[in-house]
Amino acid sequence: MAHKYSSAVLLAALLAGSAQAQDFSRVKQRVASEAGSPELISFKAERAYGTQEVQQLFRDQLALTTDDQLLPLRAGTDAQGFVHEKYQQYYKGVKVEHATYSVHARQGKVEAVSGQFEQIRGLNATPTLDAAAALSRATAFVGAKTYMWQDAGEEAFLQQQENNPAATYKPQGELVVVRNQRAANPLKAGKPVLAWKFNVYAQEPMSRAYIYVDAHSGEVVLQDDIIKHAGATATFATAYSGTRSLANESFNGSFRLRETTRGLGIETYDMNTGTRYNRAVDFTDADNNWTAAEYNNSSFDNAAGDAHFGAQATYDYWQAVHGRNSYDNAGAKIKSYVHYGRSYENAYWNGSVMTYGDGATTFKPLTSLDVCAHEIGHAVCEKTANLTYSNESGAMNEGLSDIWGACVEARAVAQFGLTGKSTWDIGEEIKKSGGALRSMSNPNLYNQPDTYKGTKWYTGTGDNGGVHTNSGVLNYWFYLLTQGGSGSNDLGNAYSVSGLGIDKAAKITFRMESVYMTASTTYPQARTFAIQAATDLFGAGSAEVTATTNAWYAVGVGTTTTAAVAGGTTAPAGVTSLSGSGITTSMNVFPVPATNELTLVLPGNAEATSVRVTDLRGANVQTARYEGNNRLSVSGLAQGVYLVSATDGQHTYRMRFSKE
Ligand SMILES: [Ca+2]
Ligand SMILES: [Ca+2]
Ligand SMILES: [Ca+2]
Ligand SMILES: [Ca+2]
Ligand SMILES: [Zn+2]
Repeated sequence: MAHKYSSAVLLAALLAGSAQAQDFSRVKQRVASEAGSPELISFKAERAYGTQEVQQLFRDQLALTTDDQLLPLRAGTDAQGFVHEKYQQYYKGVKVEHATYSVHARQGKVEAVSGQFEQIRGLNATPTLDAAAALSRATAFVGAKTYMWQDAGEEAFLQQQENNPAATYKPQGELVVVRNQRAANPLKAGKPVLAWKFNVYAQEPMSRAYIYVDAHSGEVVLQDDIIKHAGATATFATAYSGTRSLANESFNGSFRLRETTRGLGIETYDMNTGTRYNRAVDFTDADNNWTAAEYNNSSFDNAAGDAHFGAQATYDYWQAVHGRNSYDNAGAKIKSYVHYGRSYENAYWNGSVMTYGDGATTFKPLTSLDVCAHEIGHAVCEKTANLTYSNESGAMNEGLSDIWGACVEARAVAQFGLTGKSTWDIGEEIKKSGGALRSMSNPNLYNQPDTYKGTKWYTGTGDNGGVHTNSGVLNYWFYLLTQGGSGSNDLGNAYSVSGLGIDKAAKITFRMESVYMTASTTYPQARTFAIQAATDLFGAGSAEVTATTNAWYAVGVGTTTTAAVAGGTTAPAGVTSLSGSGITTSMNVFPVPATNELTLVLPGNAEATSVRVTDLRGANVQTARYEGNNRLSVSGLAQGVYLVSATDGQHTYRMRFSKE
């Protein structure tokens, strides 16, 4: 809104500073915009202009130059006996958009004038670009696939409707002066320019707006929508996530699933069982209350609410937890296409939009929240690590999408109290036979490996080298990193991981994905990158680094500790303590993993007086032999993870180690 200045202050300023011969002696009150342009001028009754003196009034009060004209548009009268006559501004004979001035007169006397008058100086009113060149700039700006004038049927209908065989939707172009309302550059912003004005009616995607193209520079300076929409909030009875409030917008008297409150927007379209995106239409509702009675139908139209909610919840997760503005961190519009094909049993990110089938025998509509977040997770991956979708990198691409599916779902469950969802299952709501697509906490359940190159690890060429199978390893790694857990993996290695909670685990994971991973990253490299990410975020030697390392060890990648090299010697590094209460934990052991001999480092470099080795269940292992001088011979031990307890005569210390 323009700021209004008091008439007294403004009058003084204008009188002091204006070079124009403006006659203020007849003015009762003058209200100007911030830029100094008069918006309302009222006149003293005894000095009022007569209605035959309107052009003189304009010259006196608006500082018209010989380039300026105000020509009458129309007049009307009101019940108070006023005549209101509206004038259109022209500059060098070119219409000035949005610049009209009204004269309010009664009994032949002008009581006030009001309106918008543009003070334009030195504008070149001869276009550099012709209308055709400018139109191509306008259509490039709109970027529609098709326009109404390209559709012979629509053209014929218009001609019939207007009873005019020459009628066309093809924009003709009108030369005008208009303010540049799109320039970010303050030298250009708001300044009047000569422009071509086009009425551009796009068919697909549908929009209609006046597009103004600078007739000298060719840049679009204003888009004035003819078909208008406004932000709204839908109430939507979704298929999987209850009744949710969803940002959307009103449009042409109804409501549709588009919104602009998140990044550049979130839009959800209906493919109506077709497979062509350019045939998709909006889902619409008359009162913005999208009820189950209306949409829980045989077409599964309530799935649209899930896709829209899923995109919004996913956007919100990335913003809240990772400070990321949409999948590209530049606000990219998230478009979802629902009802793809007939009985289509899948969902995918096609490189630019989300696409959801309605399912058939195996699946219900594939728009559950974890699946939505999974698909958008692929978009995140493409904009970050861009992991090649085959073999190990492809498996981690899939795994990361499952991870983001779990994270988004968990956050929304907590935020909205959603029911029927299971964080560590993927697709548990869409399987008709029950169960899920994948289990992150127990990958073997759906024929995925939980150990790198372990049981159910896929080595063939199907599914791009088993990307939906070998993702189980990354999934289980993330599950353990979040929840913690202990057990024995397929390599026979016993593990124990202290869980970090889902947000810390997610931050480590996303740093691994966005900062370190490359298109060809393998599982062992991912371990290195995750440990580096945890080190960046939480510090070397932190519990988070230990948990990250141990979670990788648990899924069969690497060892339990990262041996730090300092001063040419391998320094001891701590591993996760399994100590019970009353036992201090500050013993270190090295090297890890050990092959022949393990060195124990007790607090204060004390010497161990007795040493015992057990397996993780606590059973004594006799094949390890204490040699004295804090050296333990482990050459007779089988490969695996063990616990060593050492006593210095006063305290007992325990530490895990692994034998290679
Ligand atoms: Ca339909
Ligand atoms: Ca309704
Ligand atoms: Ca789930
Ligand atoms: Ca296993
Ligand atoms: Zn996927």
